[in-house]
Amino acid sequence: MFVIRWILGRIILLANFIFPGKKRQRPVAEQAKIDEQTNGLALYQYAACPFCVKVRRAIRRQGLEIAIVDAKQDANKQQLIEQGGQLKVPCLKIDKDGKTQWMYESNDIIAYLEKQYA
Ligand SMILES: N[C@@H](CCC(=O)N[C@@H](CS)C(=O)NCC(=O)O)C(=O)O
Repeated sequence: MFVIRWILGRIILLANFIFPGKKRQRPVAEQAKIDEQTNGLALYQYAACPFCVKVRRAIRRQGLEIAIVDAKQDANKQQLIEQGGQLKVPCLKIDKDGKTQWMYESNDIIAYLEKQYA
């Protein structure tokens, strides 16, 4: 089972590498403004998780700069469990107005980003 999942993960990564999708381009000033807004966001994820790839592709499609955090690393994993509440990826950490929100579910994350940064 582990081997099959590992192989599928590599296939997903390869397909994503070959077909990265189009990155949205904005005028420099507009992009800088959006980058400032996305400064407080971080995506906790695994490299080869299909739900994480889906979110990373959406981020690229929207031309967003969001910190990517490897949730396989112990310190990040602990942070996700302790502060987010569960070990599940993808999870978007949203630091906004002095509050931190942990958003799970790939579809919810994509919908949130599309709404915020259309
Ligand atoms: N419905 C969730 C599914 C997410 C999911 O199943 N993620 C897996 C990795 S692909 C996970 O976090 N499993 C727990 C673990 O690996 O410990 C979504 O769309 O985000």
